[in-house]
Amino acid sequence: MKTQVAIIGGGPSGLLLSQLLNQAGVDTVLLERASRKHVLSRIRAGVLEAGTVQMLHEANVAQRMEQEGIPHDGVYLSDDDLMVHINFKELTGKQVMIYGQTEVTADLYAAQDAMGTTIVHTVEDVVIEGADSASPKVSYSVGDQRFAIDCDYVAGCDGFHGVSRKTIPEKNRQTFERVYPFGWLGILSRTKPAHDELIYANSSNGFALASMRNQNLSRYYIQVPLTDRVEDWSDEAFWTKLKSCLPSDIAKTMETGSSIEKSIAPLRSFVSEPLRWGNLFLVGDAAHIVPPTGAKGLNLAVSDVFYLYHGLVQALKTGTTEGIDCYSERALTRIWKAMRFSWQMTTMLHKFADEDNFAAQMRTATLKHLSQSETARRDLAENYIGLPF
Ligand code: RFL
Ligand code: PHB
Repeated sequence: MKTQVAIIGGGPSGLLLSQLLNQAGVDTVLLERASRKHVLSRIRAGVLEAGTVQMLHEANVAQRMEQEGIPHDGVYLSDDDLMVHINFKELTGKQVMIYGQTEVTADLYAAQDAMGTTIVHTVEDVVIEGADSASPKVSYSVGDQRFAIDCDYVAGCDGFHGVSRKTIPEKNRQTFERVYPFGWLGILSRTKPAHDELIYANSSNGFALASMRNQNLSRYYIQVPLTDRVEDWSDEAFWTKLKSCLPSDIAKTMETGSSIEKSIAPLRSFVSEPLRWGNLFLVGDAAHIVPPTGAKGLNLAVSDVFYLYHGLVQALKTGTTEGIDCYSERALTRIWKAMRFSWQMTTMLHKFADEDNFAAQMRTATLKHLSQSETARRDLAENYIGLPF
């Protein structure tokens, strides 16, 4: 088989890149390890930046999002009973969109089907060869059969545990990492959201987040030690802990019910530099991970796709390599700013197990400052709605 761009991974990065490239007349083959059903059962991000919304429009996959997504003008940060409203609309003129990653992925698969692009599911043992040459090759198995693709470029969109990053020799990459000593236990429940906007809660009982997918589907998270397992948490224990972290008037009135999904995600910050080795490019979670506190992971994957898509189209249509030559540097400049914001939000809102009594005072002082300073709120709003790309 021969193609112009071999895309490894059919999460949001790989699917969006495939969609945009095929729309521009570039031939691709996308290889995904999991079944489509499995990819579409993963509950992940819920907040789309304005730039992400615009990219989904450019990719012609925004129709359902515009009907079913919920534009939000702001978020709340709380500190026990103090509620600080960050009004994005007033502070930046922009909004974010509440629309699940699961739905974005479903819309992208539907659009790819309609366009007739090549997507191969349940592939195993993907091997990238000759990435540092002019004619890379990607081989893989489906069942007992082995296949190979000759291509011009390889896009590594295969997430944190994929093969793409590991294909780059260790001496050609540098990694930066911070692992946080806690995770998020998240549940999905068919209940009315606790509030009309998201609440990021700092409290003496730890961090919690009240989020949503629609008017009858809520998504909640609480901070848990890394040693906890999902089985340790009954729904009842979850709701009790959640309520102890949220402002008391919200906790008193919120609707609870049985969970329809429950999972734990560890929190880490991670960057692997550079994003290019020869004709292999890393995109999204394959190259970087942010803790979910800033809602940046999916949105960063989309800005990586933006830079790479333009670079690849330019290279394949005109032979000019300026866009792909600058891809790593352009994407990393934005990535590091989102890293900083996600780390800052995580530090401002979580209780660390071994912290001294000074740390809790710093969190409260930061939240009080936000409640009193429009300048501080504008800075947070600018970062949350997404820096330009
Ligand atoms: P993905 O989604 O991990 O997709 C990678 C795909 O590659 C496949 N794969 C392979 N395929 C072929 N061969 C191999 N060897 C392969 N190895 C892996 C995998 O099966 C998979 O389908 O990476 P991608 O596309 O870069 O997308 C990144 C986003 O998924 C991620 O950043 C976000 O979900 C992070 N995130 C959030 N981001 C936001 O922008 N806003 C949020 O509100 C937000 N909330 C979250 C989140 C992530 C969470 N978890 C579970 C980590 C909340 C949570 C709880
Ligand atoms: C979510 O709704 O899943 C969500 C929202 C905001 C975050 C992280 C996750 O910061």
